[in-house]
Amino acid sequence: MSSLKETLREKIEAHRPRTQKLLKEHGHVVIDKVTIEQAIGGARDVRCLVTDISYLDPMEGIRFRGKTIPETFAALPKPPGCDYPSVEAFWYFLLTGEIPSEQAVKEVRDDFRERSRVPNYVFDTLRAMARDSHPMALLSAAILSMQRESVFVRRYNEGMRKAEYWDPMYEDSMNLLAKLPQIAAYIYRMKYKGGAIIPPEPDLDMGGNFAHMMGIPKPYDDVARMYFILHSDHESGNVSAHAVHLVASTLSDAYYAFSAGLNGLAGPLHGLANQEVLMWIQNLMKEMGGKVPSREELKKFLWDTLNGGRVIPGYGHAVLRITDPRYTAQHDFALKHMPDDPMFQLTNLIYEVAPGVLREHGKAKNPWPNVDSASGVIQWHYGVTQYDFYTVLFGVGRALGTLANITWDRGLGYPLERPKSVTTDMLEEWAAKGGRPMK
Ligand code: HAX
Repeated sequence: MSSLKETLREKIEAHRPRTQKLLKEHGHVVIDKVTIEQAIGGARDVRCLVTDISYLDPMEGIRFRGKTIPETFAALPKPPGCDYPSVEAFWYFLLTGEIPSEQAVKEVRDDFRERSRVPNYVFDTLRAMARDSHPMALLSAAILSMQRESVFVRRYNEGMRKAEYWDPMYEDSMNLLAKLPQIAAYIYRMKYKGGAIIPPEPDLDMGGNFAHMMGIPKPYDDVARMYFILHSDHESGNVSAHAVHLVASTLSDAYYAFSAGLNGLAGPLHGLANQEVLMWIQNLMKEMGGKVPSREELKKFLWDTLNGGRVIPGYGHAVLRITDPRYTAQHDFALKHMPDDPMFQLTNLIYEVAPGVLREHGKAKNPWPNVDSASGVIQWHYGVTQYDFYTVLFGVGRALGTLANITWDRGLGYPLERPKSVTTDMLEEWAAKGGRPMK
């Protein structure tokens, strides 16, 4: 090992007990307005972000513009013969808080269609990347490659007034959203279907067109609508939403900002968990010789995972303290359309057993399933068995919430985000004094 790396390793190991002591013995000590635990621990529960687009209640789950998931599904217009609202209607609702008329939804759809042509260089970029690149790296790079299209940048360079900033942010967001499903489907077909690309069908709504470009028949169009809506927004503090907001706060454009959010979403503690769930479930099935395990066998597998120092993927949440209503919505879909699917049945068994094991384990604050617990199982059922693609689907949905948020950020003139950091020495000094008053 190089002396640089060896010295660094020694420093990290020597420093770790200081951080652990601060957390254990002085975590409750208040510095200015937050505790030492919050300063070290990822700003948990610090109320310092504002959004009116969605709110996450720990005991109730997400509300989009004040409506729960079932209320949102019930209130918004649906394409004929479909069970779920169109993504276009939902986007209108997220941006404005109003339920759009059929005519307003049609106008959004027409507008998306006008903006939907993906520049050829995006496909060239995707094809030029190594074939074993993760689909999230492909998606993020594709978005970034389109940065040159930014209307915000052009108008900013022309000297637009601050009060107008939201307008080109809206234009960039619309342009990006209109192209995103095609880019995602292209990545899928390029990577897993031998490059047999299916051209878009412009008369379909976004969910329908996505299913068409993926090459998957009904009811996958409804899976797409449900999936994009459920994954759209989870208030502002989660990593992908926060990364988009943070980057956009520099007046960086929607392409830079959304690409950054996707990079955060690609982490195993966030959006990548849906891929991890599937891998974990398949390992379990493999160990059981392909059959659904008994409760006892499952319990042992759960404990083996925990004792191996790994997390149970798809369980736990930083804010929620109940079963995630996004899990429930997907469970309801699966119950209607695929009740006999063995992996769905296994998901149900895990739901019965895992919370008890996690409680006994005693670490996770929330032993209940999150959004990622059932989503991969539905994709698998409809033939999307390439689980490293699942986070791309999450990313397409997440565009709706994050782009709505940064459009409003610019509308309200939210400033550059810049929290203050302190050193470990300072924390130890304030801990010894019992705190640091606001100055
Ligand atoms: N299995 C085992 N241990 C878990 C756990 C799980 N599912 N969930 C939490 N814990 C552990 C944590 O690792 C932590 O342990 P340490 O003290 O040793 O670090 C302890 O319990 C306390 O964690 P917490 O406060 O309950 O949870 P966090 O807010 O720190 O983390 C996570 C929230 C979602 C990241 C966490 O529950 C987790 O790792 N879950 C599994 C991965 C997962 O499903 N991620 C997707 C989350 C949904 C999402 O955002 N999707 O995008």
